[in-house]
Amino acid sequence: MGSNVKLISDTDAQIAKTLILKRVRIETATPKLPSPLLTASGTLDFASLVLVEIESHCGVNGQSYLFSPNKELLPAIAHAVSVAFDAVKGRSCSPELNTDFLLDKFKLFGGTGILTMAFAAIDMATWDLLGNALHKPLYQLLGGSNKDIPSYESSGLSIGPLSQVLSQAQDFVSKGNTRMKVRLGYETIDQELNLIRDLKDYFGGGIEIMVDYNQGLSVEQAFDRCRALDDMDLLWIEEPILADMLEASAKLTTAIRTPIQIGENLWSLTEFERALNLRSSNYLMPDVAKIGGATQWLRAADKAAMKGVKVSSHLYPEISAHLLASIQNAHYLEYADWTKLQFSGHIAPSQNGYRLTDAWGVGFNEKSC
Ligand code: SMN
Ligand code: MG
Repeated sequence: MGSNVKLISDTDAQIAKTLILKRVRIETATPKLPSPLLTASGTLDFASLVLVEIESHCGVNGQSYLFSPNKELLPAIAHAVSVAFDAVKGRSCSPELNTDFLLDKFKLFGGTGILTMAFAAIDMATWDLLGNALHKPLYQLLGGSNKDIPSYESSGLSIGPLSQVLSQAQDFVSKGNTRMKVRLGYETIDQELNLIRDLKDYFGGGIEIMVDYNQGLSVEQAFDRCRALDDMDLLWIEEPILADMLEASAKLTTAIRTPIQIGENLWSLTEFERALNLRSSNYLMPDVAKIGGATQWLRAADKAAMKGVKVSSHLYPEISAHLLASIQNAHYLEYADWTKLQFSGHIAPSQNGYRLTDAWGVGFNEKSC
């Protein structure tokens, strides 16, 4: 296991070794979404969250959370976090070492799924803890310098009537956020073409759109629909087919002019590399929880950089903004507002950008330090 990528300075790594992980607090929360999100693969009514706080022996804390589309799974996810923490309790606050340790220790069970997300929760909370201990924002700890991250709005634009999509788009545009993701998976391609045309016409071409099929199409449908969308000047077409059909996705990527985007359902660095090597998409957007944490996300981004592939984030805007600020091949931050009531330090984008502050760590809570 492990990786050659060096994420922090030797001095910071030495200090990390002196911080010992002592206790974890795990809670769940299910804030209701202002309006349900309808996707091609199901409806989301709640932002179901597992909230994690890790305390070090000297009293410095670090936070993270995991998002689950299914609230019924929260107890299982919370339990997995508790099991993963027990394995690293008493070790130092070295996210990279602990992530490799956990991947190795649970090899017999096997990674991916809830367990990988649990590792991610430990990894993300310990990065936050380290930033809090070193009095540095995470992006600075990671050697980043860019505070302004280009973003797109993803808080809504559900599958639904044009009037609803239009009114959400108007709301985004009123804050200067003219880049946005529209969920597709309507019954007919004509409905989809009309929707995008109507949206563009309404704003006089002043908006940029990417679309997300949430794995809703068969391969045959995907070729038909993506070809039909090819003249719509879209920023990308996301997850048209099942996420693990990487070979078919590579064929689609070759056949379609519009960039294909995948990555939120790649569950390991190996899977991510497979997608890269097969050229399964033009862009990649790993999910910081599903890929196994901030450490694994940054390692994945580095692999993508070596192939000249741009990387966006998936959900988790708070920590993802720091990660994008720390890499050379950053594309867009996906912004969904589902955790805005949860954390006082939560930042909403404006003018198509998300501006990081100087708060320590991830900055979940304003003046938390
Ligand atoms: C998505 C994923 C998970 C829950 C809701 C929406 C979507 C996205 O695929 O990319 O935002
Ligand atoms: Mg998506």
